[in-house]
Amino acid sequence: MKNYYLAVDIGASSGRHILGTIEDGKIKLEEIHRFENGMVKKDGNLCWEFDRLFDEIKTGMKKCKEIGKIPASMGIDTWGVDFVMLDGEDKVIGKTVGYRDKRTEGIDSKVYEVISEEELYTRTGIQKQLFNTIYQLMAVKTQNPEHMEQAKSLLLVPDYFHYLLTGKKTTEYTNATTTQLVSPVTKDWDYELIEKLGYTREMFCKICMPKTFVGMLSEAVAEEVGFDCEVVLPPTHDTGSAVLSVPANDDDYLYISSGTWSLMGIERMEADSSMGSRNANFTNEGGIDYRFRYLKNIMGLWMIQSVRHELNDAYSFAQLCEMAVEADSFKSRVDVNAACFLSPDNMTEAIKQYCRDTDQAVPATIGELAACIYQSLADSYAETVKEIEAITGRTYSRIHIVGGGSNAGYLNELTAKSTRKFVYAGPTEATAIGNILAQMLKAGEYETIEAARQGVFDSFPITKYTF
Ligand code: LFR
Repeated sequence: MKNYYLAVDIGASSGRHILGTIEDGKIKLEEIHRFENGMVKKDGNLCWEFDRLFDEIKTGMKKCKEIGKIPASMGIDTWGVDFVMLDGEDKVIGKTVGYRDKRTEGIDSKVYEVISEEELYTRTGIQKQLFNTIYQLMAVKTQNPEHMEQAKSLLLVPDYFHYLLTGKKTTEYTNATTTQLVSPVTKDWDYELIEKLGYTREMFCKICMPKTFVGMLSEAVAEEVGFDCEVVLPPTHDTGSAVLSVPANDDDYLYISSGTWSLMGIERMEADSSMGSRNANFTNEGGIDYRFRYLKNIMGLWMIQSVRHELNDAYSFAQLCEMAVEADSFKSRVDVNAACFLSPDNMTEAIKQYCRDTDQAVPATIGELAACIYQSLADSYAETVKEIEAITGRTYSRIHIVGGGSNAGYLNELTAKSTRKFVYAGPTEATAIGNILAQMLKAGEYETIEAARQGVFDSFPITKYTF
């Protein structure tokens, strides 16, 4: 009998339910449900719609029941850093503010009154991003101190959904590291840091590793969706799941998990919290089995996604790529990681303004705009390769691009050219696959991570690009 494993993978722009099973030695996926996601403005703040998302989670589960494919287990992964705080009655406190909200602007200085930026990096190994949970909590403490006082538990987004499914509160390790409050040495909450910052110690739940059994569905949820199943922790940080599914078992490669963000890096067994790493803004996020994801956030497809929205979604990404090819000779470049692109009111305008400010030609057509974005992104990849090679003192011969963005053939070509590396693109559903792999490892379908990654290599098309 086949066992089905359900991944609910929710990214910043869309979510999906994917059932995975093993058939003739290969991983087979079936998409069951897909839904939109995005932050919406609520009284001036950019917020997530967690109630709606939880309804979508259950809708997808009901669809599994309808087609008679009941998962043996399920797990949820989402983007990192965001959280809810629950009061003594387990009600969400305040608004469900998302990481692109501006509430953390200027808040970093409050954190540095308590701990210097250097020491913070040495202690956590996590890159500075103004949206990290550490800064968001300081924003709560400063702007809504009563919320911090009321809080009895803090749950990261996937942990919150797991709680709604099972009634059990957990904190999954890979995502916990994105808070910038976990020690890469003890792999536990840095309680000293938490107390120094004045955050309520009691609200932090015990950290659990991927493959941990959370619980069965609560009676109410089981009744509503029509079945019961185990909830098992994947790497709940989407990037952690994506990295687990990179189809390679040597160490001669870099990966890019390509979606709303591009996360580019390598897997390592030890964290590197040196000043060299800090200066290049590399992070040491936790991975499955205490591996480290040594990587950097690059603005990713967010810029082209935003431009596309501003054009009322009139063009597909493929059409935007075609227009970019036609405008290939357009020369202006932007620093994709500049703060002005994180959450601009209008991305198109922000790009034009950047070009004006840097005395470059201002993109006048959609094609020029798209060419500028894709080429700037590829340039940023090339720069990141150089940084990693300098830091690790070695070279790498290829780049594995996984995730939805690995579909962008034009960007893959540009990446191969700009980095002068072979590019291997695929699988596209990397995050869901990694989520499923963790469940399969727990169930004993694979003995080792190496066997699971070989399974990915054997099961999905991977396209090679040369330079
Ligand atoms: C990608 C991602 C990144 C994280 C960003 C914000 O979806 O999870 O890894 O830095 O979103 O959480």
